[in-house]
Amino acid sequence: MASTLKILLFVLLIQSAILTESSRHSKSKKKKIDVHIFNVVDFGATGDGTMMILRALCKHGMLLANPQLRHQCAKYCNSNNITFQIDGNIVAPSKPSAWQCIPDCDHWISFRKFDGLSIQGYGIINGQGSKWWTISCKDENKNCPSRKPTGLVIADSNNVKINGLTFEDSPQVHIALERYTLVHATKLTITAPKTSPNTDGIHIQHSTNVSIHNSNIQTGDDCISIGNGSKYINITKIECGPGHGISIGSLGINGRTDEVEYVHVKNVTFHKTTNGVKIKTWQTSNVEISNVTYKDIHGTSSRKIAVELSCSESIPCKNIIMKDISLSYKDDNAHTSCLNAHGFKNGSVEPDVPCLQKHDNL
Ligand SMILES: *[C@@H]1O[C@H](CO)[C@@H](O)[C@H](O)[C@H]1NC(C)=O
Ligand SMILES: *[C@@H]1O[C@H](CO)[C@@H](O)[C@H](O)[C@H]1NC(C)=O
Ligand SMILES: *[C@@H]1O[C@H](CO)[C@@H](O)[C@H](O)[C@H]1NC(C)=O
Ligand SMILES: *[C@@H]1O[C@H](CO)[C@@H](O)[C@H](O)[C@H]1NC(C)=O
Ligand SMILES: *[C@@H]1O[C@H](CO)[C@@H](O)[C@H](O)[C@H]1NC(C)=O
Ligand SMILES: *[C@@H]1O[C@H](CO)[C@@H](O)[C@H](O)[C@H]1NC(C)=O
Ligand SMILES: CC(=O)N[C@H]1CO[C@H](CO)[C@@H](O)[C@@H]1O
Repeated sequence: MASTLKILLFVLLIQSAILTESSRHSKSKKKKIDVHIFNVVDFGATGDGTMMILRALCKHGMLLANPQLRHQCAKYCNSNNITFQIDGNIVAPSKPSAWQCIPDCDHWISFRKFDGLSIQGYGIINGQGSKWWTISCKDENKNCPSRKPTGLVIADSNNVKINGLTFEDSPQVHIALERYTLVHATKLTITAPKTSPNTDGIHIQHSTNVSIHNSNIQTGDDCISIGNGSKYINITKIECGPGHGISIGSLGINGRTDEVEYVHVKNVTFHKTTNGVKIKTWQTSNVEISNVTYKDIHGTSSRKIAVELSCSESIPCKNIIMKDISLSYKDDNAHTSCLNAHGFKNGSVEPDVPCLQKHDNL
């Protein structure tokens, strides 16, 4: 097949709204909204997989489109306040060689440098990653790409909304958010087999003020992972698992300075995950972990050690707080492992975490 990427029943509407204030003197302060809509079906997307899709440049932003669409779009698209409505399915080629991105494959779909971007719809974005998962660069395979593509990258942008879409079987991370402020993601479904390697649901890096809500994430790696330079991250109402749980890190590779602050994870249910909430740091580095509160965590652990605090001897973990924890192991008591961690506990903490001091006023 000649096409580099395949479209099936794919409807992409690009909507660019330009808001202009009608008159400074007008009492009603009405806003005129100038909306341009492009429908890829009008540009030959037939759903039979034969349409050639190129990466069209929409000022700074990239989108998938054919040349005529790119031409039309260039007339109107600016990089502000654009809505991508995806109500059909976008399917990647299944053969890694068809991606034509060896040696480097950073991403499949990317959006960059937007101020005001909304990506929404009930469409399915399927990365058909199963062949990628079996490629290993350790096999000395000549065609081994230096990295596997992320499904969707959204980078260097402000005011981004992602709503309603389903992501399936990405070659590696499904959605990466990089260098952002103000992102709101909600009602997403992300699925990949629990055995698929590095298929994190959402990876956040160098981003501030990100909220992710009401989503269902089942993958082979972290449901959500949070990397360096991220702060004010709110994660609520997530069904996570199977997968590795919700993780911060790994931080401090080669002793470098990484910072992650103000992360709130609330109302998350973990189903058959290998971990629940986890902070990962590199062993050799001096990463300081402080002010972490674990509260209202209930359930069963698949391992006997349900609570593990392993901190460095040179920089112990400080001000770790636990309150109202009940975790069991099968029909038995779970255990705790505690190394170089200090802090407080209150309410019922089961299994007990002896390295934390009782405190009556937390
Ligand atoms: C984008 O939308 C926001 C509010 O929705 C508005 O304040 C801003 O002026 C818009 N920007 C442009 C370039 O239209
Ligand atoms: C995170 O939640 C807090 C309240 O819990 C709220 O004040 C803050 O604005 C939220 N931030 C984001 C990015 O949603
Ligand atoms: C990000 O959130 C913090 C804390 O809630 C707030 O002080 C700051 O103004 C927010 N930044 C933006 C760009 O909204
Ligand atoms: C982490 O991010 C900060 C800025 O947010 C940067 O200065 C630092 O170099 C980053 N660390 C690594 C290891 O990339
Ligand atoms: C968490 O769930 C509880 C009970 O369902 C609800 O009362 C609370 O508002 C939720 N909190 C958030 C931050 O969604
Ligand atoms: C941890 O919390 C304490 C007390 O609330 C505060 O003084 C300290 O600055 C915090 N540490 C960090 C790294 O935010
Ligand atoms: C805020 C809170 O729940 N504090 C509790 C800490 O534990 C003591 C007794 O162990 C309770 O009296 C406090 O209410």
